[in-house]
Amino acid sequence: AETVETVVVGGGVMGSAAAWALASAGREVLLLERFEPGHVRGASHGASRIYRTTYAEPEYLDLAQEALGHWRALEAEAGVELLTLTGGVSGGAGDARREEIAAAFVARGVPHEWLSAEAAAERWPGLRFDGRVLHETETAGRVHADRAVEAFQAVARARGAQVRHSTAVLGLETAPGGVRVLTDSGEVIAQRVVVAVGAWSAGLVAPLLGGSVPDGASGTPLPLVVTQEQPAHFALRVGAPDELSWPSFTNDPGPALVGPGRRWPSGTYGLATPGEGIKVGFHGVGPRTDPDHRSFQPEQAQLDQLLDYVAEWVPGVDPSTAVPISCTYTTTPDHDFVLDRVGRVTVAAGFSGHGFKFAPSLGRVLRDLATEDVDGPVGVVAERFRLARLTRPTT
Ligand code: PYC
Repeated sequence: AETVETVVVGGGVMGSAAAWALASAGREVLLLERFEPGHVRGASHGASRIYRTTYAEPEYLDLAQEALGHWRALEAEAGVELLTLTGGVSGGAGDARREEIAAAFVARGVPHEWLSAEAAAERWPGLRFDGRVLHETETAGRVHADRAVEAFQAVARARGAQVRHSTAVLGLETAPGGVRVLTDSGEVIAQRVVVAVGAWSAGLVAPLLGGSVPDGASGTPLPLVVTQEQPAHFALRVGAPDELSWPSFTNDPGPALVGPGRRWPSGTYGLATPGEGIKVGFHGVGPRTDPDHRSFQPEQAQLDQLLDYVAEWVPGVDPSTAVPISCTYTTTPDHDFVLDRVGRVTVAAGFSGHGFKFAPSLGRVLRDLATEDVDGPVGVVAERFRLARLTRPTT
């Protein structure tokens, strides 16, 4: 069988970032991805993801702030623009956490300001908010998702990594001094493996933990819920501000404004995707799905709810122009990521719809995990991200 120091399973953004970080540290890497380059079946495709540091938890703030420097380094290495800082706004009387986030911003010196809903609407006439608006003035914007995945892989390759698409990993087995990676085109023996397979985590990760991962069941070894999310792109209304002037945005309309029969989910977001309009979506409310048997069609009721939301809260776009997008979320019960190591296998999973912005920092974390002493304790990851929190028996 072929032998290699580290196999990374999964060529989405997280696996590609891990390959980039490992190859950059001089490690021998083979990245295996089951689909073709640029495929749209997972959670890493499309042109835009929000970059922002609006977290109150120090673990996330650290990773988000670290990511900015990495994104810039990757841009320089790959010679391509990936991160465009536009500023970011979060509003909505339903979102109580913004006060905590602002306190964290003050503590860390993150440039920001509070605006009234009226002042925010005047500044960004394409948007409407209720309640005060927190404006992250400098360290928020958008990441070009497709280009980021390509850039991680290109730089990893330039540093000696092999990147192999259209190769499915069917299983992982313990081998003497390593891990046997079973693929649809043969076996690879690796000293270390990083698994970052998003919606396909159930099949590869659960056996490592001694169990199965029924979709969404709790009390199982790894309760991950895979959903099909369905944001959409919208064209600007005539006279609306140019898409390049839009900040990334989140909004959570408070209960007083969510009248009977007009309810929206608590997490809503949007950002410009230059050339494709304004992307708007609900956060993590899509129907459960099997990643191998997806319709890729939006649920009509949810699409109607999104059009209704947009008509009310995003006056700069025309709801009748919706072009639906389909992607997956793989969500943990607490919405915190899984970043951990089980012996020789490093696991990255459960990014719960908010992971992309952190990708290069997470690549660095996965590299650190995958280069630790396999027999020693897991030393380089915050408790918040450890598997044990999800696998403790429920009472
Ligand atoms: O974390 O910024 C975010 C985000 C936007 C949409 C989904 N997640």
